Amino acid sequence: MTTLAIDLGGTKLAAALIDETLTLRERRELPTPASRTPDALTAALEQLTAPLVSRARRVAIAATGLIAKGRLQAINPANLGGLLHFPLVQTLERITGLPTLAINDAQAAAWAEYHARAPDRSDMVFLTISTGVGGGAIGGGRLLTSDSGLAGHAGHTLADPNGPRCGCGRIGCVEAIASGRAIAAAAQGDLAGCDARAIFAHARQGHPQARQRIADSARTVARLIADIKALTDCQRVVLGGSIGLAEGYLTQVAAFLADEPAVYRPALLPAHYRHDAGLLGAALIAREAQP
Ligand code: ADP
Ligand code: BMX
Ligand code: ZN
Repeated sequence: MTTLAIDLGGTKLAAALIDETLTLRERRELPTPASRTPDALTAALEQLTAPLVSRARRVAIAATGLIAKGRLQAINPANLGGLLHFPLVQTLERITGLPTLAINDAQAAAWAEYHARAPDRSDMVFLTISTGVGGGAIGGGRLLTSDSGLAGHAGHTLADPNGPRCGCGRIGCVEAIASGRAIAAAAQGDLAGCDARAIFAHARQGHPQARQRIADSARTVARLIADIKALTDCQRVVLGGSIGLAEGYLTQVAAFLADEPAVYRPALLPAHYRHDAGLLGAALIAREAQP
């Protein structure tokens, strides 16, 4: 059965058709609209899915935010242009006329990455370093989920009590230092107004402040990984998202992690499915729910 998979992130929307063998076809991408109203997001989702919908039998969505009872609630509304609530499943069922399932983006990607590395059944945590910082944990072969959707939201653990206020309301979250939005927000002087992608480009040219912003992010993620190891004793952490997968980033995280005592160091790997882990994970979960 062909699945129309959708990945709704803070920066981009992606969609593709995924068949029973997990082959991904006709991938499309649009920017996520920055609007406080749900109408702009609905219109973008219509535009994204229109060319694909006739060939699909169901819809599976990996989305940023707390996903509970088919609704999206932003824990950090700044990541969604100020949008706080969105009736995700209801909207896609109306647009497509197909049965629809939704799950958090990092949880979906975690499941795909676990699947990709079978027969390795060791416990694993996936982190996306992207517009925000998201997480999904697998222990004993099961994806950690919870009724409110909060399980795995490692980006909102404390990195620095003197750090910036996060859009979720806490002070000094990992996300407020390490995410793409945070890297951009901390940029000053000639880097002010640059997005994270541009700051990475400056860092490659040797720009000292750009290099510092990226090192701050990588150090914060390394400390988060050590905390995760202490909490879960997972054997591996997989990094995804456009920051997590950016050239040289994982190497920096690994270098900071090497400063931690050995007991706090899991194996560190890049996402096997690269930028498609969320799409594939949502499709996989939909297939398991309704074979
Ligand atoms: P989403 O959060 O929508 O899932 P991404 O995973 O692409 O999307 O993450 C978006 C963040 O990654 C933005 O802050 C953007 O500036 C940054 N980014 C995008 N491409 C790159 C790149 N090639 N190198 C570094 N950062 C990037
Ligand atoms: C935020 C939160 C998480 C999400 C993570 C990564 C919102 C809207 N999202 O911590 O649910 O998993 O960002 O999201 O509150 P991404 O858009 O960076 O992929
Ligand atoms: Zn937070």
